[in-house]
Amino acid sequence: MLRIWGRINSVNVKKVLWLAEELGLKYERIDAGREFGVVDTPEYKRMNPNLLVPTIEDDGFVLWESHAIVRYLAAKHGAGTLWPADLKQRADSDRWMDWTFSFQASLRAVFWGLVRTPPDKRDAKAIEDGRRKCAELLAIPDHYLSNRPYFAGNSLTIGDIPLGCHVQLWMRLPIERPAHPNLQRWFDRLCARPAFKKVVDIPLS
Ligand SMILES: N[C@@H](CCC(=O)N[C@@H](CS)C(=O)NCC(=O)O)C(=O)O
Repeated sequence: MLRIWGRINSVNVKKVLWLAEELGLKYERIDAGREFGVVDTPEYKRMNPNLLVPTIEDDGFVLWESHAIVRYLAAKHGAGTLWPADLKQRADSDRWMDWTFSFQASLRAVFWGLVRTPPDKRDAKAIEDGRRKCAELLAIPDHYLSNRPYFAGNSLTIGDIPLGCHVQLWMRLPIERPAHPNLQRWFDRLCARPAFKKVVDIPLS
């Protein structure tokens, strides 16, 4: 059976869990990272020398890096649906998966500042700079979504998964957000999916 190591509140673990739920895969999840430790044990280090989550083991095959895991599981179980068979559509979904890294860099300061830092230790300027940069960056996917319901066309693909997990954090943070109507409609579509509700749209921690 597929095994997934990682705590449920890790945005990178959520990408893998969401995909596994969408694909209806049977899996065992093992808590690891932050308060759960595990990542610093010799056994884990042998699987993932980065000491980070997520890591998966699938019939003896060990893989880390959330996007590589998402691509591997989608290609194995979701070819033609979540993993587009058409080369250009797949490149489109890959592009949006990887664009998430541009957004993640700015979101990190806001999320960590407001959720994982005690009020007296917060850097208000770094939080506000991050918030402003995120708002600016999100105009790019908002525009792209003006004539398509999902990033790689008419249905959900892996191109929606990483950004969906990061935008969930953005939407649930207690901050001011400019209107991004297309992005909001896309996020509402994600929220209507039972898999997203179950493993991604959980309280921030
Ligand atoms: N590029 C890696 C980054 C993994 C990463 O930074 N994971 C974080 C959680 S989101 C982590 O393991 N943090 C340390 C911990 O939880 O102990 C990936 O996408 O899988």
